Order: sequence, then C-alpha cells, then structure tokens
Amino acid sequence: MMSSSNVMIDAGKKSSSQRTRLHKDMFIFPCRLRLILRIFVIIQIAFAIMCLYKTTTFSFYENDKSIINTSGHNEKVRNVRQFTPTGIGTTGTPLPLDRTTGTPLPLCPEVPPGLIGKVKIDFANYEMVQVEKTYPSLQNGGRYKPTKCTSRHRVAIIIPYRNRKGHLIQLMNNLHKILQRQQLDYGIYVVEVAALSEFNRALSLNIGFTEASREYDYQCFIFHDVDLIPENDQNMYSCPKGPRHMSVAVDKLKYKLPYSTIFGGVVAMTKEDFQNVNGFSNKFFGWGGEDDDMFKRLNNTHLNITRYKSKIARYRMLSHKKDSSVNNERFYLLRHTNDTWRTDGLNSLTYRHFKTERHRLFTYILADIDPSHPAYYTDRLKIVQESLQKMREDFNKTRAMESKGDNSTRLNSTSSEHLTKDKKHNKKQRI
Ligand code: NGS
Repeated sequence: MMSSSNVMIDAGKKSSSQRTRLHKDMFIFPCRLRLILRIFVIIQIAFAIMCLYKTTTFSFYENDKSIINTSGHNEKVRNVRQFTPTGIGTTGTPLPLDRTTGTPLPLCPEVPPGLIGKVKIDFANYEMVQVEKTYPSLQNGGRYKPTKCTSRHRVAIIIPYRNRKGHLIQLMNNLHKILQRQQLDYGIYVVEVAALSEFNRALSLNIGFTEASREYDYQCFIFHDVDLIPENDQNMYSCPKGPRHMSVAVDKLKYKLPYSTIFGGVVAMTKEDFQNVNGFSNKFFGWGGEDDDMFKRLNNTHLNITRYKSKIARYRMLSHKKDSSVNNERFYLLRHTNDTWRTDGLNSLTYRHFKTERHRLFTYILADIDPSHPAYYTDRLKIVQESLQKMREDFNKTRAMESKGDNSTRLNSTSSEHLTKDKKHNKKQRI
C-alpha cells in the first residue's frame, strides 16, 4: 500500500508531458461542466415557465375548461361559478301531466290530506343503500313531485355538509317521508366545501342556493342542519310568506328558544327574500354567528321572522362530537354586518365547482373557494385595532369615573355598575 506521503512525492515528480495532459483535461472538464450547467439552466427555465403557466391558469376564476385529477377521477375543477340573480318563481315551469289522460294535473289541496302530526323517528343505523331502497318514488338527485296533483310549492332543501355520513343517512331516512306527505315538489342538495380548515356553514348554504337555482325554478329554500330531525309532519317545509324559523324547539335545548332572535338550525326563505338580503355572509369560518348575521340582514330589509308553535316546530338533535372550532371573529363581523351585508353575500360569492353527483336520496355538490380571496378574508389587523381602541375607550372611561368619585364606596358601586353593564352588553353581543 502506498502511504499518503508517497503519493504526494509521486505527484511532485510528474513529467512535463503528463502535466500538459492534465492541463488539457482540466480545460476539457470546465467545457463539459459549462455544457452541463447550461443544460441544467435550460431545464430550470423550462420548469419555471411550466410553474408560471400552472399558477396563472390555476389561479382562481380565470379559465373554465381545464381538467385535473382528484382522488382518481377526472374532474372539471376550474368550473368557476358565481351567483347570477334570476327571476322569481314562475319562469317556464311546465305543469305536470296526468300520465293516462295527458292533461295537466290539478293543484294539490292547500292542506295535504295525509299528514299525521307527531311522527315516530327511526334512529336505527342503516347503510345508505338500505335507505335508498325504501324510496323507489324518488327521482335521482333526491328529487320528488307528487304524481296525482301539481304541488303548490317548489322547494330546495340545502344541507351544509362535512364528515357526517351517519347523520345524513338518518336525516334522509326520516325527512323524505315527511316531505312526500306534504306533497311538495322538492329537491335535496348536500353541499360540501372542500379543503377549508374551518367549516363555513353560511358559505355552503350560499353555494347550495346558487347550484339549486341553476337546476330548477325553486320558489323557496330550506336551509337545514344535517343533525336536526323533524318530529312533526305539520311543520310545513312549504314556501313561507316571510322568513320562517323552523327549529323552534330542539330536544338538546330543552325544547326552548335560546333567545328570541335566533335564526339558525332549520330556516325557510323565499328566493326573493334570500336574494334581497344578499344571501348569507361568506365570512363566517368556524362555529357561530352566521345565523345572527342573517337575522340582522332580515332586520335591515324590514323582514320579520315567523315561527310555528313549539308543539309543531320540534326537532331531535343527533349527537356528535364538536367538530368545528368556535369562530373568534364572529362578534367583530356581527358588529359590522350593517355596513357590510350589501357587499358580502351572494354578490361576492365565487367558488370552483368540482362536481355534482346524483344520488338516489340527494344531490351532492362539491365545491371549493380561495380563502385568501377578498370575499372570504377578514382583515385581522382591523380586528386587533378595533379591540385595542375599545380597550382604550374603556380604560379612559374608568379613569374618568375614578377621578370623579371621591370615596371608595362610590368607586366600588361605580365599578360594579360598570361590570353589570358589561355583562348586559356581552349578552346583547351574543344576539
Ligand atoms: C349563539 C350563536 C349562534 C348559534 C346559537 C345557538 O350564541 O350562531 O348560539 O347555538 N351566536 C354567536 O355565537 C354569536 S346552539 O345552542 O344551537 O349550539 O346558532
């Protein structure tokens, strides 16, 4: 074996011809290296161009036609959709015809004859296919029309959905029976907004409204939580005159309204009213507040809500783990509803439509949005600035009160008054 010192001596002894070859090699090698570098740069440029192309064409809401692969299926994903206001209620819906005579069917009676009142809820856990088999009269996509008369009401039921298959099956199993007894011309739409970190109930409802309106001339819409099962078939899912709060008495809430202005759970609105309030806000990510925001919209447009008696408007709530975190921005958003409702809602809604699947029991719609789009984004800095400003005002008020007060008793009573006021204020803010 040669030692390292020997190698060094050998190198030192290299002849001049050897040195020239070495020099040549050194010269050729940089040439090759340069070539390799050039190729590498070209590849990099090509890659950069490809990336640029991808980001521009894949950036939101530009082109409508491209195909990418989602979960093994080719999907039309850049089908960007927005809400376009449409006429209300009468546009070219043909009257259903009697199959034997070919004549238009008479209108269904005002009060459906087959109602039974309190219904027995079936809480058994079925597979979807089992429930599907029990509804042979349904058209694909969860659509139904009475066969012996023309329904007086064309209703879309919109269910915001995420990860609640069991609940969905139970709701379908129990709800279709009631809707059919009520002789409605209806469709059920289950709407999922993919890839959002937080569930956005109101945004899903806006998308459901838009998608259902594209398909059929629905006159009114029932916005329906997936975990609420109606207990009485006299709780009509028909078109209300004004906005109707339907889930008045819920078992989990001891069959009592938590507060008088609540407008969540299950609510019904005409298409016209929903369009007039600009739909729901799109900005409520996470649990809470979006229904209170809708109540404010109704107030702003002088629409009063109605309710059936709690004996009729009763629901069972299916149990589940809390799967959506509380929205910490909800009070901020609610404080600004009166300024923002005209620009935040149906008219700012932009989403990508991934797919529409027609199942026997419902139509499933999968969409997604860009959360950084101004329609969905809430300026955090403004929230912080506003709460700092409020703290400053509170602090100044307290200091002013303290400097006015001349004895501790007065001070004590003032601060306790202040506390009581704050409690009341907080309670008001909840609403
Ligand atoms: C209020 C929420 C509403 C919610 C209601 C009932 O506090 O969104 O509770 O909730 N408003 C705010 O948080 C601002 S429930 O008891 O059904 O879970 O609908």
